[in-house]
Amino acid sequence: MRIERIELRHVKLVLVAPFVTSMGVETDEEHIIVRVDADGVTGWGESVVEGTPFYSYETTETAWHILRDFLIPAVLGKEISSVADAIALGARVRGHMMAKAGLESALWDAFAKAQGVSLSRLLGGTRERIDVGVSIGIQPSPADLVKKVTGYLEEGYRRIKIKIAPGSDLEYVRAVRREYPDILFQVDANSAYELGDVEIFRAMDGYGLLLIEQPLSHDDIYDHSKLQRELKTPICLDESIHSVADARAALELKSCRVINIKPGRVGGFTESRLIHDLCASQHIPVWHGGMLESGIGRAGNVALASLPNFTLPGDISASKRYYRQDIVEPAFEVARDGTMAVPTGPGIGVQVVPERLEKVTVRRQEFCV
Ligand code: NPG
Repeated sequence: MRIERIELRHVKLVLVAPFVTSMGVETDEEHIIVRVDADGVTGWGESVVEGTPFYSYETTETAWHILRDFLIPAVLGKEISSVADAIALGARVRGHMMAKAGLESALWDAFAKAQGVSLSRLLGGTRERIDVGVSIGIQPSPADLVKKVTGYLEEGYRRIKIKIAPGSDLEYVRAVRREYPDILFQVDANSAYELGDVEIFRAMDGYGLLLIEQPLSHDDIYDHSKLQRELKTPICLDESIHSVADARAALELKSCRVINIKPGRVGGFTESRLIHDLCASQHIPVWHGGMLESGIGRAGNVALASLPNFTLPGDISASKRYYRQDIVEPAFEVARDGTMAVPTGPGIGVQVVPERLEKVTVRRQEFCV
């Protein structure tokens, strides 16, 4: 197909409630929506950057720059026969995985629509429904957290993840476990600890956690292997994994026993699938992470999470858990059994609502041949 037009929209989506993590407080998400028009179809993608460089070095500004000045000029007006062709055209750009993923995911949507198949089908998905979980930010007290957990369990979520940080960790884990001894329960530190904090994690070993996510530095693989040796609970890496090569290193070093896959963190669905396949070949479970996406990014996440080795519930919650009104129809919902339906229509399988998209757009730029 020939890439005729690309549009970027910097959007600002206000969260229904502030999200508190070891990295700070988030009240809104500033993502970039990418629209690609080619051969009569329109593909949509979402770059899950943020206004701040606290989770990743990428920000809305850096991704806009990389897309506008390098990635879009590399593909605009070009005839491509696969997403792989487009990736090859932009391969000279090092890093900037979130910028790359925004464009790459829009192209996957366009190719799926051109073939009249769902994105799930095109990616190799095998499930009609996926298991989903919820990620809960740091609460003012353990009692507040237990109340939140109760609410989400009542809504149907089958797996609870809580954010932890030094000073807001063991007490919170203990409180949830005391109330709910049997739920699937995991913690996410977002790199807030050091190897010297091993005692905290040894103590956590007694609480039957599904996994401990990214306890150590965002760019570390080696120290995680030392920590994993000390623990029964699997470590799961998130921030440290940007490619299938990183995943291979982490598995060889035994730095983790589970991997969180976020297309945005690894440059898109193509690299995500390579990580998925590598992990499957080594019997390492993966699950789908979340970056508080709008319905556009969420639709892609749901499609990817329908692949067979996504055996643990993902951070893919109902649209209403994030935003009062999503920019797509229909909104994503969680059933009482903790599952979410995988869209079956062409491409991402949800419709972008133009007026809603316009309302959240703070900057727009169009690129034509
Ligand atoms: O449900 O989309 C969601 C949020 C999942 O906790 C979540 N994301 O570190 O994985 C993470 C965390 C995050 C949120 C990271 C916002 C960066 C920004």
